[in-house]
Amino acid sequence: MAINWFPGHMVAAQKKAADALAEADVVVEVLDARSPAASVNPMINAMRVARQRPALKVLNKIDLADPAVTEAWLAWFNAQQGVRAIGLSCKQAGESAKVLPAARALAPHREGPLKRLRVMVMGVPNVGKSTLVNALLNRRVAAVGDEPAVTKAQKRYELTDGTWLIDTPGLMWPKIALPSDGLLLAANHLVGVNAYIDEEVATALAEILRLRYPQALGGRYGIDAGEVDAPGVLEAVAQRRGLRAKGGAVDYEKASVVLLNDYRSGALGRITLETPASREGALAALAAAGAGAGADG
Ligand SMILES: Nc1nc2c(ncn2[C@@H]2O[C@H](COP(=O)(O)OP(=O)(O)OP(=O)(O)O)[C@@H](O)[C@H]2O)c(=O)[nH]1
Ligand SMILES: [Mg+2]
Repeated sequence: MAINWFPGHMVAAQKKAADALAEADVVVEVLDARSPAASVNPMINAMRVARQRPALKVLNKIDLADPAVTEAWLAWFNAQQGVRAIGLSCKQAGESAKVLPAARALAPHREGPLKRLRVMVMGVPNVGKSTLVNALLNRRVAAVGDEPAVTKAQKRYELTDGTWLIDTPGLMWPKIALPSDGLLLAANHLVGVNAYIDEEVATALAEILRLRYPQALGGRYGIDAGEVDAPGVLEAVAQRRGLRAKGGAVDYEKASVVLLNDYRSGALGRITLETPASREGALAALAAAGAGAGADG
């Protein structure tokens, strides 16, 4: 599925972000720990690299993610040049305290009373940027909400020690190279509901759960993952919940919403939708398809 979600206000927000970056020392790039690589916006990366700003990648929402896979992703990001990665949950008191020391360590030239650290918090929509800003300020000043595009304009906040925190609107990019990334962004509710079809996203989610988290399907719905395919998962969810459309047919649409909500709320347990290995596989398949297309054309 091609997910194109690039509302008009983001074009302006992107220009503003590029300007503000000139004044910032470090980019704190907030990612969703359940889809860490899919939630990297390549445009943010390009802007940051052009300005030669270091990045602290924050894998947020680790309370919802598979801990072992989070460890693998942290190692993967930490192997990149100019990048440090940490995992945290803004829902757990005190965890955000790791962020500023780690950001400061990336900009050692900004030590001293006249050189206040300037931190720009960036990322795709709904990953928890404003929640993190509030946690660092220890105040609820930035609006937050479980909807993409809550923050509409860039805003600067000052900590008591003079550190600047710049909260930015979530940024998407015009074309997602890996179609599966679009599905992961949608499953994690990082793009607006108008950009995708629940059933398509839920079917992709069901396939990942079936293969990698069969016990979650067994525990919640009594599904034997070895016995069904992805649409079969939705069918079983519908049966279990008595979701019938007119005429008694299976209501895949409602079952999709149930599965997505159960996953997003954590009711299915701690789940990560991609691993470094699954991502490398998807990229290799894309490259092979591209090479094939090139040879044909
Ligand atoms: N479970 C969990 N939820 C979180 C965490 N951090 C943020 N959230 C939730 O994620 C949702 C989005 O949070 P925001 O802070 O508004 O996200 P944002 O990145 O500022 O979003 P935009 O401004 O729309 O780009 C809210 O419902 C938060 O409560 C976390 O660590 N764990
Ligand atoms: Mg926000």
